[in-house]
Order: sequence, then structure tokens, then C-alpha cells
Amino acid sequence: MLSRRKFLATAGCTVAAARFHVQGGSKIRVVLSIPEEATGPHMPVDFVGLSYEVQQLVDPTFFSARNSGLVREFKALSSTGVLRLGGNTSEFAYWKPAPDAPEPEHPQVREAEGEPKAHYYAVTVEALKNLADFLQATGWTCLYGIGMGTNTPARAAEEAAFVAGTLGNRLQYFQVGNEADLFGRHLRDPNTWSAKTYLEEWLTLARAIAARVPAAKFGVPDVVSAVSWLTEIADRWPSIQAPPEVTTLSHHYYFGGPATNPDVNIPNLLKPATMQRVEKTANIATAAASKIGARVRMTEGNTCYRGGKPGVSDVFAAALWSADYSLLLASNNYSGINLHGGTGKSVANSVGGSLPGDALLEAKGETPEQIAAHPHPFYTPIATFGSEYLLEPVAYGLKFAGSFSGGTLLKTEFSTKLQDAGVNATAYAAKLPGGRTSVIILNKDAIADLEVELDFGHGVSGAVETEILHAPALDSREAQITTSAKTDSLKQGKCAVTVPHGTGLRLTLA
Ligand code: BDP
Repeated sequence: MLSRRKFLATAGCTVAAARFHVQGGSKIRVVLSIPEEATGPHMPVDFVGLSYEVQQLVDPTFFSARNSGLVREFKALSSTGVLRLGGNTSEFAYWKPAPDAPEPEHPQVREAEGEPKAHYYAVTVEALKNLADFLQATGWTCLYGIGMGTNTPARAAEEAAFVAGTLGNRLQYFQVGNEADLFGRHLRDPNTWSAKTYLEEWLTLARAIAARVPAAKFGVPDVVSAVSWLTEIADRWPSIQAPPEVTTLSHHYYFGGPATNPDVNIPNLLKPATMQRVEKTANIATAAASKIGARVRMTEGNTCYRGGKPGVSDVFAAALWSADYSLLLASNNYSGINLHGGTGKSVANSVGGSLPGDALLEAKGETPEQIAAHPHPFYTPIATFGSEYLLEPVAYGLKFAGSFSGGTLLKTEFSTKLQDAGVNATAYAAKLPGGRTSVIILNKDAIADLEVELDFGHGVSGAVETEILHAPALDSREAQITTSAKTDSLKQGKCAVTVPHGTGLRLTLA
């Protein structure tokens, strides 16, 4: 909330903030001046991405050009997105080069709560060929996850050779190992496992792959929380003789979890402190990447781990969260983000067999029909209902933010200014390819409406188009992006817009 002292301090500067009351709700007024030059990071055209379990490949008809419903939803989300395959289940996949190829011997692993059971499954020639067609049909590229936990260098290299040959230029890079910072729980000896031992093992696998696929590129290390591993790897990198080609440093991110955690709620998801923590991690990750000339990608994440939380992960609040989270990472020079999802079965298997969100709904007394009306997993960006696929709210936020893809961000202090004015809102601006300027304002506030005067500068004129990301309420099981039929014009380079509470607005100069 805005203290009187703070109000007096801000009222006289460029950000004029005034609070008054409209029909019982409060309204905040802010002036934002748009800088002329785009001096921020470039947001790649393939910024938008999704993440799926490798186990999704067990059904070769899923990622298939013939799965037209899924193809349509991928294209609706982005025409140039990135599909990442990985997840906990990637550690239990084995490559089956021919229908009669025998199953290899597997090492003994420990069972741990929340980790998948050691159920091994084959990745087949058919699944990979279909995947290639799916990528072709959607226009997407792929980050392909090869197991580390129970794999051997020879098998990894064989699989990689087939993947590279089959996916062709649809393959961006290989990721070897998923969340190795947690391997001490079930796959390695916790007493000896560290970033150092991980890197040594990773090098053995990556070198075997590079020997078979000389053009192979890699993302590393796909940690879930130990971002310090990125720093450690970057610091060790110069001492590695002829290192494999790493283009990306990667990590995962879940706001909280599991579903039974009461702290996983809408106010906490949307509060400014959540994004401040994201920025802290981003600073560490990007500093590490710049040391080795790579960029950072958040390759797997979402609102709540262990499959998400109904009422938080599957509602409109998740759309505002994902839009804000995506644009915050883009502003911090990330090359992209992959929100995790898929089918209920693959994700349930990735976390030990069942989704805690289901138990939560049962305890609340929801009927099986009511439970089935939720997407499974609860956080999935694209839900599967029978043979239908549906974009979920969290995907709408990603799509909304993705409208800046290919553009260059403008460096602004908008979010700080809005929060100093007493509203829980953020804002970002970009020069789009072709030179148009676009501004996104996300009013995450549950109560306060926002009145923003955007000042593009005196000499700027022209029509403005607006698009809104909206739903009836933060906890609605829906999201929409609506383009306004009416176009306004700048008056003396300025334009005033209202962004109601719990709404996103995008304004683009035509
Ligand atoms: C991540 C795992 C993924 C799980 C996800 C979850 O990589 O396989 O599906 O957590 O818990 O850490 O939802």
C-alpha cells in the first residue's frame, strides 16, 4: 500500500500517482514515458516453449502430424515455439533401435517419495519419426532430453545419432539429464554427488554423443533449484579441453509446491515478492551464461510442482503469472521458457504415480465428474480431455507475452514505478520486428484498477491497437485474449488507458 510519505515523494516526479475511489473500488493513476530507443535484450522468435515428459513418446500417436487437435493448439500458442522433452521420466527411457532389440540391463535405483518409480520404457523409431512430422506440422523445434541417471555413453550416443538424423534442423540441442541436482535422492550417492561429479559424468556422455553427431549442441545443466551449479559449471568451463558445444545454460522453476502446501495460493503467486525472487535467480544464471558466451533458458517450470494445484495452476491467475514471469525473464536476457505439462498419466508417473491435486479435490468432496473437469496435470498449458485438446489459462499468458517475440525490449523501470504507486502491476515495452512499439501492462491487483497515461513523446503520432488478456475473475477456469474493435489515436504522443484489476492489456502503435 502507498504510504502518505511515498505518495508525496512520487507525486511530483515523472510518475504522477494519485489514488481516488470509484464505485467502492480504488483506482491508481500513473504516467509512463516510453523510451525512444530499444536498448534491452532481444526476445528470440522461439522464446515461447512447452515442456513434456519423455514418457509422452510411449504413445507414438501423441506427437504425430496426424494428431490434428494437438497440432492446432501448438500453432495457436506459437508458430515458432520450442518443444522440450525431459522431466523425471527421461531418466527411465531406453533407446530401442529396432522392434526386436532387447531391453538393456538397468542399474538398481532407490525409490524416493515424489520421484518416479523405476519403470523403464522404450523410445522407439516410430515415436521419433512421428515426432519429426509433428515438429514439421507445427513449425516448432525441439530440445531433446537424453537420460543420464540410468544410461550409458554408448546408448546415449546411439539414440542421439538417430534423433539428430530424424529431427534434422528441427533439433536445437540435446539436454542430457533432468534435474541432476536431485540425483542424490535416488540415482546417485548423496555423499559424493556434486556439480563437479555431475560435470565429469555429463562430459563423458556429451563427448560420446559429439563423437557420433559432430554438429551436436547442448543445453546444460537443467537443475531444478541449484542455480549455483550454473556458476560452478561456467567457472570450470575454461579448464575443459575441447568442450562439447554448449549454447544454453538451463534451469527449472516452480513457484511452489506440492498442491497440499497452503502457501501455494493466488495472492502469493501474484505478489511482487514472488517476481523479485525470480529476478535474483535470473541475475545469477545470466551472469554465469555470459561467462561462457551462452544464453539462459528456463526449460521446465510452472506454478506448482507435483502436477500443479487445482484453483491456482488451472485458473486465470496462472495466466497473469505466466505473462509476467515470461516478460520478466525476457527482460533479463533469457532466450526462452518452456512451461511443463502433458497428459495426466505421464506427469503422474513422473512424480511417483499420482497427483496430490487429485487427493486435494477428493478431500474437498468433489465428485469424479467434477475432478475430471480439471485439466490433468493441473498446470498443463494444453489440456487433454478425451480426444480434445484445449489451451489452458496458463498458456494464454505465455501467448500474450509471446507477442513480443522477435522484438527488442525497451529498458524501463515501469514495474517499480507501478508498485511504488501502490498497485500490484507490472509493465514491459518492446520494439517489434518492423519497428512498431508495443506495451504490455499486467494489472495483477485483486482490487485496484489502473489508469495509465502512456507518453510516447511529442513527435509520435498514429493509431493504437489494443488487446486484452482477461477473465471474469482471478480464479475463473478460463482466459481470453480479445482484440479491441476500436482503434484510438495518440494525441500529442499520449494515450490514456484503463487496465481493470486482474487484467492484462497490450497496446501497439500501428
Ligand atoms: C519436475 C520434474 C517433472 C515433474 C515436475 C512436477 O522434472 O518430471 O513432472 O517436477 O513435480 O521437477 O510436477
